[in-house]
Amino acid sequence: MKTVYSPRHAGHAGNFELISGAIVPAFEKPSRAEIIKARVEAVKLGPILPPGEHDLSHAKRVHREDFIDFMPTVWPLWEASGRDGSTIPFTWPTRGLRGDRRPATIDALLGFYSFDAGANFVAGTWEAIKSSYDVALTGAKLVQAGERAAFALCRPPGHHAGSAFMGGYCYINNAAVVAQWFRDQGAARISILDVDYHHGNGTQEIFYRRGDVQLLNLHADPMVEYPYFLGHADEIGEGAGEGFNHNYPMPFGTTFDEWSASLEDACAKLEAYGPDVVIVSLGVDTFEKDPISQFKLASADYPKIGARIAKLGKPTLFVMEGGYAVDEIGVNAVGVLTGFEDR
Ligand code: OKP
Ligand code: ZN
Repeated sequence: MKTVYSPRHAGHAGNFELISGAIVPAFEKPSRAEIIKARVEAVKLGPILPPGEHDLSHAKRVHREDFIDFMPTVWPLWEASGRDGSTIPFTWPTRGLRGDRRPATIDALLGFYSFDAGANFVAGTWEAIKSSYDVALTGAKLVQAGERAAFALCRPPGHHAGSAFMGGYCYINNAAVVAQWFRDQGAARISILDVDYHHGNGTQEIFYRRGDVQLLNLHADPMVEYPYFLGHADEIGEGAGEGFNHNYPMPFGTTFDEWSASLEDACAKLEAYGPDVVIVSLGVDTFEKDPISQFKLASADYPKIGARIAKLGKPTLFVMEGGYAVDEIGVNAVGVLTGFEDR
């Protein structure tokens, strides 16, 4: 399997996040991608290719134009306002406030285009976001050209980013961008299988009213886990999208036995749908030693996930999302891919 990777992710570094009442170094850090890449090399998964350059038109197919146009301006606006370090929003247009009126200062704009304080910019963040987008699209092109599967080693991740909001370490929704890209290339139906520990609220928001992109989302119960405000089982899609959104919320402590029962159900729904392409939002924060998550999957379980996905028999693009147990992230993420390849 070919991997697409760019060193430009590394500019997104040294930022902080709010968690459990403290401001701490962000768990989503550059070593994540480096350790995955090293594991791809160690197991000789296949060639590692650099991404091609893509303009932002593909992002604007799933995100609002003003949101995408805002992102490259964030750091220049932040610097122009006399600040350094890292951006962080602190006011959001929640219920009772106006979310339809684009404000005019950088602090307000950050809140306007975010749903939490978890997608911050440092000087190199835009370049990293853009590289992650290019990595995803280059991976999609490999699958479109006939590869059975490809691995887009995206960083930063994307599945929390919605049509006009960032959050949860996510800026551009890479999986959504490539799903739309395959549609624009003529694919009739796409399935996105999101196995990250957290609900892919952004992907769900983007496709909620569409029947041409099926979503299967396995995650921790939003009653008790981030992103809290989406991801329940009764969210089945709306209008033309009704019946094409499937959520599998699971309790803290979920083991592979329990988790794989949800995967099995999701795969049955996927097979019934019959997509032309499968996009896997590949998070490995379901791991038992993940520092911010509460599931109990073991390293030996990840190849089994890959094997089950391979059994679907569809052209498959793996798009990297979360996973914060950095020491084991390579073994776990690449374990899915070697499992897919049956070795
Ligand atoms: C991104 B991905 C709240 C902490 C929330 C955000 C987690 C984002 C995960 N106490 N942290 O889905 O792996
Ligand atoms: Zn996650």
